[in-house]
Amino acid sequence: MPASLSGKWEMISNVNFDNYMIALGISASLRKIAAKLTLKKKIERQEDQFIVKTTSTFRNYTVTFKVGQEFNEFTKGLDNRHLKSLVRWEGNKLICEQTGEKKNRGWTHWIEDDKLHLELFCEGQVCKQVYKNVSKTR
Ligand code: VLZ
Repeated sequence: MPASLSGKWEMISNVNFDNYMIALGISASLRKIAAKLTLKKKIERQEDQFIVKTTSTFRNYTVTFKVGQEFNEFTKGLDNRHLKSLVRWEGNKLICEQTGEKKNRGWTHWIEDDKLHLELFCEGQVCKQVYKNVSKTR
């Protein structure tokens, strides 16, 4: 069993985010704001469903899906595009392919050294983010 992605996470590094946003066609003014954000993720699993919430002081984005089941995704508040998305496991990596106007678009999540890793792909750009666990245990 791969280490669980579930929990609360806070971004500690973010490499090539600007080029990823450029590939998505995000405006310079929005990119300037987005670049300063400390993104947080809350990942929940309810039966066969995943809920991934990305939050910040500027924009929030939630996606809900079942592994292996294609779904319609609307990237509201991000680049506002309609996608056909499909998430699958490949070993310990949770991989999403996002089909639409932009080629080679998607993301991959995995756990490594107790950190949540994320690669965001679009049109040949790869943004690499790492998150530390901030789940409260008591
Ligand atoms: O995450 O696709 O965890 O949806 C950027 C928000 C986060 C910043 C993008 C504001 C979400 C941008 C990344 C202003 C235009 C993403 C997936 C993987 C789940």
